Amino acid sequence: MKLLGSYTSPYVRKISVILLEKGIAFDLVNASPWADDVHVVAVNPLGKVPVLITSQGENYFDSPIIAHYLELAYPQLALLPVEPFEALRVRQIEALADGVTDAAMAIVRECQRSPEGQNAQVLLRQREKIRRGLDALERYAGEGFWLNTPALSLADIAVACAVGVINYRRIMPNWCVDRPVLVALVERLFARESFARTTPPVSAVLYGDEM
Ligand SMILES: N[C@@H](CCC(=O)N[C@@H](CS)C(=O)NCC(=O)O)C(=O)O
Repeated sequence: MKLLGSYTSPYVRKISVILLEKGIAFDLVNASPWADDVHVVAVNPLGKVPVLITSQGENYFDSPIIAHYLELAYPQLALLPVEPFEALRVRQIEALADGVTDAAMAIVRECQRSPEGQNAQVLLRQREKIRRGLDALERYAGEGFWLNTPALSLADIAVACAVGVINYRRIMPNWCVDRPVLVALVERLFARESFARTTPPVSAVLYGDEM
């Protein structure tokens, strides 16, 4: 099993955490989607990471699809409820968290332009998505339905990866104000070995390294 990408990508981190938590052996193949990396386009026409290459040679991309594959192929440790509509609710929280990640990455890309080239409207619109998204996640975490419970879920992992990239890229330093449940949840998750082992390298900063 190979995983293409690097831990500077929050989506790659999400899949790596799932693999570690399920106890699935894998090789992380360092690949950048921005460096004309033939590895990436050969296995994903969209040229994005993560891509999972199974031992049978199948390719899966887009982190929700990879997560789905891993849940089907490796049911233990279960990260989703068995009941399909309950599982759908958890996937909805995953999509919300991934959307917060998307907005954070859009801010990173916008800030890579020269200051004159940056679009203030784009930055504001993406920040608002993060603000509303985190508010909704705070409420979900308070409800404790397959998020913020003693058992780890796909929703927990996606949420912690979203908050992880906001911290790492220093996108919204005060996000934790008035979101105590989310703060406690991610602190607990970041202490897990799977998150510790997938921490992005300290050398990458807000507008610096590749994603
Ligand atoms: N929805 C995708 C997003 C993946 C994604 O955008 N990855 C970034 C790296 S953080 C990428 O490969 N970007 C290259 C590009 O957009 O061309 C997922 O969840 O896997």
